[in-house]
Amino acid sequence: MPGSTPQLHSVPGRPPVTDLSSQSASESFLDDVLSGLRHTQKFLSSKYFYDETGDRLFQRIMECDDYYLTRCEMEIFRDFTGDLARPLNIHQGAFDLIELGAGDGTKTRHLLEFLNKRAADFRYLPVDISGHILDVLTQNLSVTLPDVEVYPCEGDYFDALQRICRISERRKVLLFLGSNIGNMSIEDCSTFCCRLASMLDPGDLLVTGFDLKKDPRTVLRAYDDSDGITREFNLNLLRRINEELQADFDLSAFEHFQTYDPGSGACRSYLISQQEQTVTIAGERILFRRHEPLFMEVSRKFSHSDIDALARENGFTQISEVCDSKGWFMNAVWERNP
Ligand code: AVI
Repeated sequence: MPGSTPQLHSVPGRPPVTDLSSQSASESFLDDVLSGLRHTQKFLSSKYFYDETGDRLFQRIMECDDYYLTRCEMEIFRDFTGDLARPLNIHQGAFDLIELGAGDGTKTRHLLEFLNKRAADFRYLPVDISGHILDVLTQNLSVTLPDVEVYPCEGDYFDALQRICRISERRKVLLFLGSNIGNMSIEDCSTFCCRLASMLDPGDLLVTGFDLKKDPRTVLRAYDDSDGITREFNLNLLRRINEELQADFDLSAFEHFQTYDPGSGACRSYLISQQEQTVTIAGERILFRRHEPLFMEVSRKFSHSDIDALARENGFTQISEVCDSKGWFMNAVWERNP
């Protein structure tokens, strides 16, 4: 960063990953996979969906007709940018705009443009576990918004946020968009919000994207799309495990199955074993019974009161909310309590 603040990351290239850190990343991938598959109700962590192919498939999901979430949040960022930015108090001193799980940043670009046009004094720090997608984002912004200071931070949200908090005394506005919060269990979601609150200062802001409860058929279609991209997205994790962890999943022996419970708002995806089969992963044999489900991901949907309660129970106060014109998606702005 220009001035006295140390750089968080070199731009545009990232420092080379050392052998040690790449080894521990693949070790924890293996540990997580095996511990999920040894469980009575087998599961895999959806955070591993996003290798290079997974990133590409997720891009296709976001573009497909049935997956409305991205378009709804895009509408908020494109058409209601002023409403979104109002509670950010953009002229009350320099601030860091930190985006957790930035992805390709297409929505955020509208907000960045808005802030840049109004000469807001801010830096943009996109955080993502995928170095690949951060490279794409940084390259794009260097062309489309060259005046905006961008400091990509690859890695786990909390590690990155801790690094940022250590070197920045600026007011913080955190973005956590795209309904990523919906991919956590209820308990993890509370722990996550509470942990964010503990790292922020009173008055700092958190802008979160929530997919709202709606016609259950609309929700279900978004995760069981007619083009079969979500199916491929799920199967890609098995392919990734085969490639990276010396496993032998037969992808044709698993079928994608989606459920939605309109009461709890939990939309869950599974891969169902089509036959009794044994899969070997790094030398360990895992038995799947015929029709046994492998739980892949939850995408939770929220009511307005669920969201308000989540803020109140975890150290925040909701100060603003902006919804798309259909009322399907909400960006809530929460302020960290004193
Ligand atoms: C990243 N996340 C918010 C997506 C969602 O809607 O839960 C992931 C996804 N999974 C299948 N389709 C999209």
